[in-house]
Amino acid sequence: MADKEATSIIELEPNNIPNHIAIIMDGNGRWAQHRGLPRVAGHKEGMQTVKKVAIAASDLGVKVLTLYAFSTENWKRPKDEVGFLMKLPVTFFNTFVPDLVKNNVKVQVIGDVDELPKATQKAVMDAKKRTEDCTGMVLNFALNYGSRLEITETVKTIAKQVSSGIIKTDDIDEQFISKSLLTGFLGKYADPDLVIRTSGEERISNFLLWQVAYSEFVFTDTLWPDFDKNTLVEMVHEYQTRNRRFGGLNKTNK
Ligand code: V0D
Repeated sequence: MADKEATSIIELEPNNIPNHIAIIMDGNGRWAQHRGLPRVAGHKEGMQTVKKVAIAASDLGVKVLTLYAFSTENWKRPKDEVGFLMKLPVTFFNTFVPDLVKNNVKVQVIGDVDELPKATQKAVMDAKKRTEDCTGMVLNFALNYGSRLEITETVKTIAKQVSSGIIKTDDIDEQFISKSLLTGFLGKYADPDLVIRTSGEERISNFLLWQVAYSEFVFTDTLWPDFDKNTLVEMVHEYQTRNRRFGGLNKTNK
């Protein structure tokens, strides 16, 4: 309770809320180990946090919340743990989608969904379908995602467009590349303004490498299952104290 009072005095500037926040949700396994629970208990609790933080971000006026849920590297984890993780989108769909619809939140996914188990693919498709008419915040899950693979596939697609004569080499500029990446559908919100990583780790781990060129990075020791609205407000407050220059002297990229 003392904690809540301490953080509730933070006042955010309503006209400087990051449009796009991206979060590396780290520390689920450690959260469970601290409690003598199996790692999967941490993933399950982490999923509850996803719902709370999504609604909190939507309430703040965030336009896009991208969550790094499963990287292309995560297949190296024990088979049981991967199997459990693959069921989470199913649980998520069954328990959270009505709440997201109530909050006008639209689910999107970036990453190689085709490689996931069929039931997981169906849950992801259902979550997208059920929320497709929502016009509020986009809740964007990075699922079986790796940024170097994303860039590699994008380069191949563009190379084919050149060799088939659809575009000329000189048509390729930064904007064209941005539009061609998996985040292209996010339009002017494709690049995160703020990247958060929980659990005390300070690395980017193959997440949105192109898109974070001008992002602010804020780190917290809080483990993902312990992350809540107050933590989010603290992180956004830290963001608001920074002076973004985009390599120049102006404060906007408009
Ligand atoms: C575990 C903490 C939601 C970090 C969050 C398959 C890792 C809970 C989803 C989800 C995971 C993804 C797509 C979708 C609906 C829900 C999710 C995974 C892991 C990996 F359309 N949470 N979540 N997916 N965790």
